[in-house]
Amino acid sequence: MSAVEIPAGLKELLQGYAVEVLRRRPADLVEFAVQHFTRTLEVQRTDPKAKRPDLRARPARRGVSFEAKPKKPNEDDEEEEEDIVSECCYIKPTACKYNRRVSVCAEPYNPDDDDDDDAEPRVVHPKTDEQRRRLQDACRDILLFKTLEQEQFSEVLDAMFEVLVKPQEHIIDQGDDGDNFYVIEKGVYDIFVQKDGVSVCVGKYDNRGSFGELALMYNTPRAATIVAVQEGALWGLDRATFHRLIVKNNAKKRRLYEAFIECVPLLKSLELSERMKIVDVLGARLFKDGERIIAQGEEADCFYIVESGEVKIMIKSKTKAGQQNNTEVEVALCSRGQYFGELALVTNKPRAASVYAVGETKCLVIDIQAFERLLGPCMDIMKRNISQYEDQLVALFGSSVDLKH
Ligand code: 1OR
Ligand code: 1OR
Repeated sequence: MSAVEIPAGLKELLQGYAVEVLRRRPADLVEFAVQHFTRTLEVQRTDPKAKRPDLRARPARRGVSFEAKPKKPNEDDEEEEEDIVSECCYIKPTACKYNRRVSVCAEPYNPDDDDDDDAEPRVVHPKTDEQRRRLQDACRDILLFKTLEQEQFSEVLDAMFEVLVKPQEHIIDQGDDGDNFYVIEKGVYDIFVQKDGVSVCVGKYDNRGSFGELALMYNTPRAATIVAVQEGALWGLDRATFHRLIVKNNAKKRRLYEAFIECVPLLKSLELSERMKIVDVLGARLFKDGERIIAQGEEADCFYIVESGEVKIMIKSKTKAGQQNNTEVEVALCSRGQYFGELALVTNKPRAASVYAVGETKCLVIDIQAFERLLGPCMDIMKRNISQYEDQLVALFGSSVDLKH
């Protein structure tokens, strides 16, 4: 069979037109095509670069641009990316429905199999300085971003778009295909999961955190419904960019942390696949010598495993009258492979102690939702250790306590 030769630049020209149609939804497609390609021609005439056969036509001003970088002989494939610059920076999740996949495959997704991601266009949603500052604040503690290189992180920020939500709005519905990942800028969001046909509220996000990663990571239907309790603001990241940057980075994370996670005593009772799911969602945080990681009395949202260095656990002592004294007493030291910060998550109480880095310390961090979802099988071990804290507490302060309830 003789191969049909596709003229250079044809695919990009048609793609550019298609993206513009989806963005602007013109009433008359033919008339819009004439306008679009006239603009493209104008740009070609005024931009000498655009005339080179290997460079893609660039629509004028408010258009979407496809610009191929001329490839150097040794250039890494990962750098062979195209830029989509879209000036539409407010896309409600529902507006992106045409992006949704129609079928869902429940097979575990292997990012290493998927080299096509490198050819995905780069998405950029322009932002004002004020928007970018708010976005950076919202993303500062997002665990999934914590192991990204600086360059990947800024690509993520470029691709994110603002989503304003109203009370009772469903951001995600359980069972749907996954379109976007969301970072919370503000607002309270309830998490509902179907149990025996009934929707049960199993938790909430309170003005921080992120959700919607599971369907994108594992190619599965949405595992929960997320509903805004009040007016709120989110930052969305599209599925393709999430794959290209976060899922690819997870393959690296697995290689990096697999051996270590295998040796964490607490996680021994889990299946290998369950331990890898922990690796997928964990973040890594570095602490300086003496830095406080947890403050006694604060609300809790994370669980920690020491990867290197040490941490000391300090408790505010009590006076003879049983009142809290501000002097802290060291009660334990945790080193590589040990965990802390589980107590408040298990008991739903404020942090029972303060925790400080001893020397430069690196901890792996898991958020409360992942902790509840993935560490259920380790609960017995944790509860046994909590009973030991209770014994120690009695020995130290002479009063009987029940930390578990
Ligand atoms: P997703 O893409 O599946 C729904 O879309 C999101 O809800 C999901 O990603 C998580 O980011 C988030 N079980 C499953 N998903 C959860 C849960 C959860 N909590 C938040 N999400 N559980 C609740 C743990 C507090 C376990 C319920 C049995
Ligand atoms: P958290 O979420 O309450 C502080 O945040 C963490 O310090 C706590 O979880 C435990 O993981 C960790 N008593 C209370 N918390 C302890 C203790 C402890 N040791 C470690 N943590 N005791 C020490 C027992 C050896 C009893 C103190 C008298």
